[in-house]
Amino acid sequence: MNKYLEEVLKNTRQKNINESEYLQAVEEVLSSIEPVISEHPEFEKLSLLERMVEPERVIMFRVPWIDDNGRIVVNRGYRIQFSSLIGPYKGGLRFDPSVNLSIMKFLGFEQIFKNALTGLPIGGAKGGSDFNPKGKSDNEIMRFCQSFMTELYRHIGQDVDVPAGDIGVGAREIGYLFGQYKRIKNAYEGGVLTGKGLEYGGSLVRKEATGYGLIYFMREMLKENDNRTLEGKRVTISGAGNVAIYAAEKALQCGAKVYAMSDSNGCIYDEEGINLDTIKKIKEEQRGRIIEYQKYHPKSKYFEHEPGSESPIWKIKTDIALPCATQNELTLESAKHLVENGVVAVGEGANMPCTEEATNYLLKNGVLVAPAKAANAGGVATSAIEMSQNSMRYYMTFEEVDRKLDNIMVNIFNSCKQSANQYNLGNNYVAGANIAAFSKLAKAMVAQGIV
Ligand code: NDP
Ligand code: 2IT
Repeated sequence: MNKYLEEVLKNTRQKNINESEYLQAVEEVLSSIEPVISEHPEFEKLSLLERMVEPERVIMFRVPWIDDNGRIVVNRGYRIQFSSLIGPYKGGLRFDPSVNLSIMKFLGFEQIFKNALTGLPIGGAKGGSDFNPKGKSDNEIMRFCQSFMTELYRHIGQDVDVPAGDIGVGAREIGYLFGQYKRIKNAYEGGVLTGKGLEYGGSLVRKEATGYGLIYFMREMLKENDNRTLEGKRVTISGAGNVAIYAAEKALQCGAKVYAMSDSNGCIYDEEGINLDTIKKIKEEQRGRIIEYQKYHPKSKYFEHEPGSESPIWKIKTDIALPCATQNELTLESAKHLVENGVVAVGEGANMPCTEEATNYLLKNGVLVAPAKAANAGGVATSAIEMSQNSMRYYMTFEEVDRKLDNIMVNIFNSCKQSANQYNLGNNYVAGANIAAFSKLAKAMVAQGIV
């Protein structure tokens, strides 16, 4: 590896010694931009990489709230304002007990590159809390969101930092957060959050955007490689949340068949093809568990997922695997099962769902990999379209937003392809995405001086 890259990596490891996910994300990017760094010795003099791996600002705060039994509970809140190079800080909020500084920083770091790929003016951020929404009443969720926003509001704004959803944060939570922001500020700043309800400034297609975008990217990637299509393909999708459900919906619309979906407890396999209406009913309406699918479709099979072990879903034979749950869910062991079973393509709907060893194994075995930064960027891109509509005070139709999303995903795929071609990397779109995003950010950083 190039000496400058090695030095930065070594220092980053030393400085962030306990942050394994953050270091994984940094290593993945730095290890693929070597050809660009070698072409630009001036980057070292400008300490460009040192600046890129250090967040502009890290905010951590106490979130006290009262549960339904009158007990005071204290959670920890975070907002990592990683980079404002190309626009206001932008990125989701995650409410999950696993949330810690390392996970927040990895997500914030990835977001900078993802947002750059969209071609829209948005910087990179992430936030959230170790609050566990599972099993909480609506009132508890509301009180938590209000307390969270009572601190967060002073750090955000429609031209400053614009949060949205992620794991554990959907339309319900965004509604409570927005209500509290508006109450504190006494101003209707619609563009301060995205993923809002359609009644009060949300955008059509935002709910569907990440999943739809993933399939648009997959369509382009398959077309580029031997003119393949989604028609008739076997698809397995991990997760049964926002990203997974709408990836399944678009895959079905494109003529593919979805055989398996999952949640953190296990996976459902339905030989007749997953019935998406049943999944929506269980997950969106009832906030239930995926095991309940068997009640409606007794012929389906359920495989339990032991905590900390490989997800059973990757052992199922498939043409296309879409990890849409969480980071590091697809391990080397899973990659080996997928390859054994003849997988053609893997599309990362979640952020960093494949471990580094898994990605390398897939690429080495000729599997097409759609990297998260590029393939799941449709969500944040549509968030930026929501911000535009809020500023214009004008709303687009479903078809208009969907067409823009589709164009953006085509452009993102083309950027990944062009960068991979430029550096003779074949169809390694993982490296292509990193190089395309980094090149843009590097130019912006040079242009803005020492910031
Ligand atoms: P949701 O909360 O809607 O759904 C998450 C799904 O993943 C649930 O089915 C959940 O199961 C499952 N899951 C979560 N944690 C784990 C785990 N540790 N092991 C196994 N399964 C797990 O979140 P989203 O669909 O919004 O997000 C999914 C992924 O996509 C995340 O990586 C997120 O960062 C990424 N993403 C989201 C975007 C968005 O716009 N929402 C945009 C781009 C990326 P359970 O209910 O059992 O916890
Ligand atoms: O990971 C992501 O890109 C998101 N959770 C969406 C962020 C956003 O601001 O819409």
